[in-house]
Parts: sequence; C-alpha cells; structure tokens
Amino acid sequence: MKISIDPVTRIEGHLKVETFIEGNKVVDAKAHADMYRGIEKALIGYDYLAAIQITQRACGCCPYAHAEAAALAIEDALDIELNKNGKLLRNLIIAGYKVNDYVLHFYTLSSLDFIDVTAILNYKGNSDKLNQFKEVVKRELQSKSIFPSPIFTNRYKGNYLELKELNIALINHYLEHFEFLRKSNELVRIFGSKAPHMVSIEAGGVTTKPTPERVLKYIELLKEVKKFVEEKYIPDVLIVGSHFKEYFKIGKGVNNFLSVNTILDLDGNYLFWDGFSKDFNIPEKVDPNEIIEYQDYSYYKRDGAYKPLELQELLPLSLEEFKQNKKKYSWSKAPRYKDEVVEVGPAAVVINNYLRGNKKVVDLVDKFNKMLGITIKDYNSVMGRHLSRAILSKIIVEKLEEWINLVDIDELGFIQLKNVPNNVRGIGLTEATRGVLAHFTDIGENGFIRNYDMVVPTTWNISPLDGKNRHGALEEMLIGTKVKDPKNPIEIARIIRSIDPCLACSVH
Ligand code: NFE
Repeated sequence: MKISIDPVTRIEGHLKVETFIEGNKVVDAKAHADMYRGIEKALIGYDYLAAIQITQRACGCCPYAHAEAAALAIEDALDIELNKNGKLLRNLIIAGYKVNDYVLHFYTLSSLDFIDVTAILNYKGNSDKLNQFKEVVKRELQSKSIFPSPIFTNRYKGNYLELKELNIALINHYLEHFEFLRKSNELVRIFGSKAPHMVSIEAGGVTTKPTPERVLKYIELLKEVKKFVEEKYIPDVLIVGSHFKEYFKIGKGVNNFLSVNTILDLDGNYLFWDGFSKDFNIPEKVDPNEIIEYQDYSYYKRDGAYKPLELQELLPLSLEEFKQNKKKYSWSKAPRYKDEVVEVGPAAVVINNYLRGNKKVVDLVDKFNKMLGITIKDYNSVMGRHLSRAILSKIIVEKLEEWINLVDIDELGFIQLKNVPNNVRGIGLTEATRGVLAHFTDIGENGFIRNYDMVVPTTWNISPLDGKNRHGALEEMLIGTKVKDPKNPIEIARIIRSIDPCLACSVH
C-alpha cells in the first residue's frame, strides 16, 4: 500500500513524501522535491558581491544563513578577517534569527502534531484570545476547503495530548509565539536593517552602525526573546517530550552526523563545533572537499556524483525526457560526505558537540537526559530533533546577552574591500537552522562570478537515492517505521516534520 503525503509542511509546502507499507511497516520511502529553482547557476556573470543578496532569495526562513555563507565564501577567497564589531554584529543578527526560526519550527510547524488543537472547543474561560481562536478552529472544522489553514494541513487522527488543561495551556503558548516571532524579527532587523532578507550583511562585516539607540533597543527586545525561550519554549518542548517518550525511539535515521564550525566568537573559538561522526564515536574534523552530490535520481540529464564547482550548468531533463523518465523522482540532488549518507541539522550539531565535549552542550544534554530518562543516542529521533533545537536556542540566547554588551558603540563593524578580485575561489561553511550550509564561489575576471554552487541543509536530509542506490537521511528515518493506522499516518508526518524540511532551499 502506498501512502502519499502532499504537501507535508505547514507553510513551506511542495514536499511530497511517498511511503510504501507492508504489514503496517514502512518498507520503502521516496522524498519528492517537486520544484525547480536554479539560483546557483543563475548567478554566473553577476558581480561577486551580488551573491550575498541573490542567494538569500532561495528562502524566507533562513535567508540570514545564505547571506552569511555567501559573505564567508568571499571572505575566504580574499582572506578577510572581520573586526571586533563585525564579528559581534554578525552574530547578533544570525544567531538571533536562528532562535526565531527554531521557535517557529516548534510552534508553527510541529506543535499541532502533538497538541490537540480541538481541545479549544471545550474552552469555557473568558480569555478573548482563546475565545477568538475557538471560533477559528470551529470555522476550520466546518470548512470544506481543499487547502485548509496551516493548523489543519494534513492533520491526522492519532494520539494527541489528552489532558484538556495542558492542551489549553499549550494552545495559549502557541498563540503567544506569534508575538514572539514579531519581536524576534524586530530584534534581527535592528542590525540586519530589514528581515527576512537583510541588506547589512556584507563581505567585510555588517554595515549597520551600532548606535546607542540600536544597542539599547536590542537589549530591551532580547530580554523578552530570552524570557519566552526560557519560560515557554524550553519547558513546552520538555513537556511534549515527556508525554511522547516513544518518539525518542521513532524516526531514527542513519547513524552518521555532519556539522560544521559555526558562530565565531571573539576569542577565535566557535560556539558550535564541526564533526563527522559515525555510530556515536568521536567525530572527525570536517573537510568541505569531501562533499559530493549525486544526480542519478534527480531530474538532471547527467548521472553520477560531482564535486561543487565541477559542473558549469545544471542541465535539467527536457520535457520529452521528463515524460519518458521512470527512474528520477526529485529536483533535489543527493549530497554525500566522504561518500556516506549523513543527517544534518540541530540533532547532528548536538550529537557531535556532545561527543566532542563542548561543555555548554554537554551540560544541557546531561541535565535534560536525566529529566527525561534518555541518552545521547536517543537524539537520533523525532523528539531528539525537537529537543536539540531547544538546547541550541538556550545556549544562543545566553551568548546574545553577552555579545550585545561587548559591542563598541558607534564603531563600524565593516571593512571596505579595496580591490576587485580576479580569479579566486572561496568556500563559505556555516550551520543554517536546518543544518550544514555550504556556498562555493568561483570569481573570474573583474569580479564576475564564473561559477557558484550551494549545498543546502534540506538537500542533505531529503536527498533521493544516490548512484549506489542508497536512500537519503529522511527516507532512512521512515523505512522501518510502524504505522498504526495507514489512513492516518501521523507517525510519518511527525518524522518528516521533525527535520523541518524546506523545499525552497533544498532545490535552490
Ligand atoms: Ni529555506 Fe534553509 C534549508 C535552513 S539553508 S530553510 O534547508 O535552515 O540556509
């Protein structure tokens, strides 16, 4: 029996996942990225700095990460080190954005897979906000709309939280998180100049001047952002985790995790460290030259695996070839590290940093493991991925508080580049919200882009089969899963949403 979930995600649609079930167990899975973009090759011929703006258009969720990776690639090519304020302001933008995105993922995109939103129908209290929401839910339940509001996007029958009071409390936080998103967006805008697509991240630093007003505004908003993360988001993840303990065992993928150094601190250390780990052994350092992308099951003419910048064009199938094609099933390529399938994302960051002994991560993981009765191996799961985002958010909000107080008021965090570059290459590696992001730039004569490649988090996670017929990380997470009621494949939806797939990024 085939189960097709399409669309999967609540706001970032167009991912279709097919699973094949035998005896209530998933025996095969296919992640279809049904959209073509081609931004990386459209950059050819543009000025090298344009990549910072254009690549952000890959996405409205994580544009900050594309801006950062594009700037890092140029800084790598030109051997530029940011000044003190440049480093601080960049961290205040990108790390602030990341927290916004983690919270968005939990509440907007995933929490209603666990909270019973229909519990609001029995609400008898006098909160205007909750009563208004009750009306929305009533209306949605009566609506015959083909595309329901995100609250009900592919919402299946299943084991939601049962306690009415707990559901109402969590629905209240669900509604409050929209205000959190507004505030955290405003926080990002202070130095980002605008959000989502910011214009102040440049090669050489950040162009927004840290005036006293801006710094004070950041401090003020950060207090509220931190409070929501610590008092609502983290406790809610822990509550959901404790009620759905079985989800620390469901959605296990490959045991290979890839993460890269990210968020450079003033002392030259990174907040989160790189690593390629297998079977929870000590991770190796990461070498971006070990990245390849297979195209055998992707809608491109060429089969085989290629290194970034090896190909000058994408060559999609012609319409005729597309119609006759029986093998290829996704616009996503299949990236591999050291020719291995890997999972990227918050759980990979937490697992690798824990295994490498990053103290901030170790302390929080040990604390939460004790509370929940789990081990680091349980982070390779649906709930492990949710918990990982909460852990990273907690570490980040504490650092933001430290960094904003270190900013030198009125000092520019930007170094103007002197000469137009000729014939240089650079690699920009970072952790976006959804995992490892790598930009590769090849700058030709007079600063014009000769070639560009982006290897993106969701591309790793939702990759189709590769040239050796190995499934991508998400497909592996699904295979073997028990589905209680194939008409209501809630287990499958929860697994897919746990990786926070972003199709726009994946096909870029
Ligand atoms: Ni479009 Fe993105 C992905 C992230 S890449 S959301 O995948 O995070 O910066």
